[in-house]
Amino acid sequence: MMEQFNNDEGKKTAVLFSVQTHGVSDEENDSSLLELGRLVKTMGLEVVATLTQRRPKPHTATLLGAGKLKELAGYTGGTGVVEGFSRKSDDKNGEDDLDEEDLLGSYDGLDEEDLSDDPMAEQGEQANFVIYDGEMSTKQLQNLEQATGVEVLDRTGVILEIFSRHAKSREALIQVEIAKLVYLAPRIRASGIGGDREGGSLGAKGAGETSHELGKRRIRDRISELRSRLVDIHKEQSRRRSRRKENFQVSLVGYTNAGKSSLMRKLTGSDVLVEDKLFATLDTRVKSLQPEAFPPVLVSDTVGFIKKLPHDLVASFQSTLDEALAASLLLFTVDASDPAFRSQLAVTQSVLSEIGGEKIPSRLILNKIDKLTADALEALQGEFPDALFVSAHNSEDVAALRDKILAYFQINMTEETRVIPYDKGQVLGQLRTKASILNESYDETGTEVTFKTFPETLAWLKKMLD
Ligand SMILES: Nc1nc2c(ncn2[C@@H]2O[C@H](COP(=O)(O)OP(=O)(O)OP(=O)(O)O)[C@@H](O)[C@H]2O)c(=O)[nH]1
Ligand SMILES: [Mg+2]
Repeated sequence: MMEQFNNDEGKKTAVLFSVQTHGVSDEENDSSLLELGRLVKTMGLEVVATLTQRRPKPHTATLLGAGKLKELAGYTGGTGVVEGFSRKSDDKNGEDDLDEEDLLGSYDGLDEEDLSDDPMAEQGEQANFVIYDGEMSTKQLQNLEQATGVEVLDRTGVILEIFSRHAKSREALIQVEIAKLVYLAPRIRASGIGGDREGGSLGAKGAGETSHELGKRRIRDRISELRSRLVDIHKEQSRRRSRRKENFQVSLVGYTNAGKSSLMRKLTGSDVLVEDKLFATLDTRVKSLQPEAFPPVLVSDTVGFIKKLPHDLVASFQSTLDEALAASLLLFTVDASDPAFRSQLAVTQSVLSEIGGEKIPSRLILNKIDKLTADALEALQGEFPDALFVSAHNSEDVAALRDKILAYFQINMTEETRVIPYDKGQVLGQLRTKASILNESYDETGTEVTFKTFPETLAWLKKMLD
């Protein structure tokens, strides 16, 4: 279904639209559409127009009302009409526009306000794709494809397409395929999306099954096969993670394009991919801080966050996020030059707390300050007195960030000396993974260890030795 814009000859174009529901400000709507535009560009499409309709809620059948749908179809050369769909049947479902307005009597009177930008349709500019800034049902998708005559995608579809292009590792490829299948499964119809692509290798058609059921069954089978492969990969990863536990780890987390990989490069001297594209990074990389610190500190780069990312998709990147959760310090990285950075930070924080990251200590890094005016920088410094302001392009700033990371570990660790009896050999083994060992010596009662560690580890040790 989404394969066709992989061909790069001739620029394909898209028209974007949103439904601005009650309670969504103009600013939020515009910034969300702007972001969708960047996603669409990352996908390789050119945006020829955007349009917004204010409605109490999206139209059940077509998202947009009839008039606006016609206008949308003007960009694609479609009829703007959905066959077999009448106002009467719409009424029956209680979805008539007027009914909605009655129900929401105080709604500004702005039931269907035209907020279109440049009407390029008149210039004969034709869009090859229609893209909706939200999630839609299969029925809505089918109706819109019928009315516009072109392929229709929603925000999730766009993000999935970008993910599948940027995925490189075996793990990321599997995760993306699962996410795509989960997304496609409800959209499958008798006409057979996802039907024969696997060339029948996934099992013969069972007795009495329609091709529709077969398609769904194949998708389910494929998903479970992929999930079990992923389980194996994750087992290996958590083995590796526990082997690395003796190291101190910080994790760069934040909205896509905030500059996480750029900081990772500078902090670790590694060559991770940096691109002015959304979701450039889909694989977690872990490298040690350079110049090497004592004890060595590991830095991990993670997949970026974005607004309206469906939960399924977050779940399929769980292992990538597990890497972040293994960190003892999270560096929330923000593009301070993006006017929407506050809400981007909020999204990052809420996703991380959903997956259990809220207990991990964190620091706020406001990046890209080279793009700010002196006044804007000063204002932000007042607003975020505890944040570290950096430009990934400035080596002094990166050095300051490195110092801040090291200071964090220094301040929070204390130096202790304890004797561990020989019959508690296991405790000693575990301590070695939880603390930085400075010295070990042996006497008749046990091993005398001098180490630096965090208060929680000390409490744990006390319990184990009592
Ligand atoms: N001007 C400026 N540009 C920056 C800075 N840091 C990063 N960039 C640019 O911002 C873009 C995104 O940077 P990345 O480091 O790839 O961002 P990321 O957070 O890893 O993004 P994803 O992997 O997509 O989540 C690239 O074009 C970088 O060159 C900075 O401090 N100043
Ligand atoms: Mg990155």
